[in-house]
Amino acid sequence: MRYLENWNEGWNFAKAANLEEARTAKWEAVSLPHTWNNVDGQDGGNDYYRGRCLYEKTFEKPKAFGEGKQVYLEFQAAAMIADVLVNGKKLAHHEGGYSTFRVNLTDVLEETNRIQVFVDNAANDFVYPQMADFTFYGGLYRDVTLIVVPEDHFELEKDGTPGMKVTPQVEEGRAEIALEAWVPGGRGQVRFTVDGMSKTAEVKDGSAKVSLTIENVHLWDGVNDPFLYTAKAELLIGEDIADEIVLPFGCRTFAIDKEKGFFLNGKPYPLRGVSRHQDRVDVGNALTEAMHREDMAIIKEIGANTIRLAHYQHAQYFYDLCDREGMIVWAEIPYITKHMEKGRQNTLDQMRELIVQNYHHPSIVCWGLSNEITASGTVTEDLIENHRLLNDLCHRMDSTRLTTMAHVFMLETESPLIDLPDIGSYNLYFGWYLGELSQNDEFFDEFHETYPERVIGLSEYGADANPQFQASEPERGDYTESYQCLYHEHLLACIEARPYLWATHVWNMFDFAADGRDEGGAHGRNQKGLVTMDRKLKKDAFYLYKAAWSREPFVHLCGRRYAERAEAQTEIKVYSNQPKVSLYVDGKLTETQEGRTVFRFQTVLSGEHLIEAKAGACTDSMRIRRVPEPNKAYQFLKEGDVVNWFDRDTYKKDFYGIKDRLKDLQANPDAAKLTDEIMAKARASRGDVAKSTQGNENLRKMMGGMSLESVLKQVKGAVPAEEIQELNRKLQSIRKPEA
Ligand code: GCB
Repeated sequence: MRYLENWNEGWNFAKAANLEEARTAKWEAVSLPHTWNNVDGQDGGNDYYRGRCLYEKTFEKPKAFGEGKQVYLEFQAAAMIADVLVNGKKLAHHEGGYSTFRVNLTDVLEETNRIQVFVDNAANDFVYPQMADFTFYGGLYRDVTLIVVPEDHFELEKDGTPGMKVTPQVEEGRAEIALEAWVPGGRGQVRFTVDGMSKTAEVKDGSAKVSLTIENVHLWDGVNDPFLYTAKAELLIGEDIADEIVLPFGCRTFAIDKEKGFFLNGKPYPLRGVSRHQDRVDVGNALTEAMHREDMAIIKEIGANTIRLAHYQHAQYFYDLCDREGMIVWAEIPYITKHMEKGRQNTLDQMRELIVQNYHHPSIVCWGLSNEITASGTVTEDLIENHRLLNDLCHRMDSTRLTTMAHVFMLETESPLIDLPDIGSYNLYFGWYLGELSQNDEFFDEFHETYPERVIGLSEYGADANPQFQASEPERGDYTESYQCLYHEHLLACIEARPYLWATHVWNMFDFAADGRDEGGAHGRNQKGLVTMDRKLKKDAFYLYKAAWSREPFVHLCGRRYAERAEAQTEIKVYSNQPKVSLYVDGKLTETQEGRTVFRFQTVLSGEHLIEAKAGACTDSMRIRRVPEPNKAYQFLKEGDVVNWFDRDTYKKDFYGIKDRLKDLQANPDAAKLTDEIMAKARASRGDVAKSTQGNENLRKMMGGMSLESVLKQVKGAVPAEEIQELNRKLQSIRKPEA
């Protein structure tokens, strides 16, 4: 039988790129999971250590070793490129930092041995990811396990396979379970057992296959009833059981209707949830199982029923949790932002491993081919061909799931990429990076009307929020917790009004490290999370979704961190999934409202007040107080920022100005001329602006819906502030037509 031993302890680590450097390097004792970027990968500046490092360990020949035994090491991940040497002999090379691979050590083992694993996260042009909005941690950041098996054993090497494939096919209350297991030696029989039923098959040409039927099948029914079966495969050599594998699986059907969205087991099951990056504060990506469980508990608390596991293969343990908790999962490879001509093979390798290693998970319903792959650069024939190959690979390997892609907002809806995968999805950030909130609604309405045959989803949307920042009049780009709420209130309504969206995923459940970022009062961090990167603080917007999705009764007062307020009358906002909320100020009932999700109360402030919200048996309370001046600490101000391009007090709404939308400005010949001039200037000084605004009809149309101010903020630096002020002055002298 199989012998397993956790190998996380007893490693030495050095930043040594080769054996020569290793001799003089500074060594440090470490245990796994380990990354060398847990600190520098989250501190901003994009100067975290990306290079080749070395892990070493000495070990005795395993006790379980004996006649004919095979000794393997399983690496659940090595980021990003690994070379494994034992006793000086190179045994394996693996490219891709997120998938499992196993190495056979048997032939080189001596009594005492030394293993050396070079792990490399340096930049290159053939392994993904190379350009993206997250830190590319290096390290042996998941478990390493020693596996000793008899000479006859199930396949361990090919693409990190679990050794068995389980394909349930559900029809009319029964499930046909196709089971296949691989045996490299090619001899013996395999006994498959599911739900108390067993069937045995001869190993032929390295594999054994049977099919079993479960009558009155107990379905895996998402978060309502995530029931799992197990499939066992035993390799029989005569009377002996040489090897055994067990895999959980679930029986379910799903379908997607272009009008009605997602169906699970024949019933409507709108997919509403979040995306997850795997890292956290000070730990980087080197997570413990307890941390994975905590993430899942928070995702369950919000009431999500789907997770986009972005932008790469996550830990096997987490996919298992998704199965157990009934989450519907979008799984993907890190083919992201920038297509690399030399990266084709790597995309295919990473996709093969993703599918082989995760095929049995009922939670997974689709394979994501790429994310915003056209964001930097043009759509070349090579890029399209790469996607065609990936798409065909997925279909060949798995006929039970769909392929998808996450498109960047400016990808033309006419692009050949749109119809390439089975179903599509856009990442939209109107109302955050650019444009107005209503453009999200307009985008989908137009898309759905123009292409009623296409299945479309919202794979990303979000707004950064630093909980330190608060505002009574939140604005796009202010990084306040308050604006994040407004943004998500709009998007939640947008989504609820469009049931055809096959899945929607908030970007992101948790703040995450993006060492290239430095903004919003934080270094190296993307703050679009609904929860902070240490998992300790749930931002107010978290409770908006909890109110919309979770059935566990609760009431939440927003603005707890907006404790000092300068306004005489203030809004108290409450999120709750209860139908009735009462507000108490200083112990006195002031108002009761009936409604759904968001409840807004107006309160006069004088001095300090105890605010309480009650909804059924649920209560929440906070203290706020009136202060003479707005608290500066609540405001994000970056040095050198052009905050005011116009004087708010003298801005005339009856006249044109930079707050008008491009398409409205175009309606007046004089305003259009001034606008065209400044846009031409922006294009001339910034090549990227030129590229992204010319010849892209989709983008041009969308920009029409943006205010000139938004567009100019977007291309910050392209035109000097004085010129923008001057332009605004001129526009403010052109009267608008009467409404
Ligand atoms: C995106 C990317 C994601 C980024 C996100 C953002 O579209 O897919 O990786 O983190 O935008 O926050 O800008």
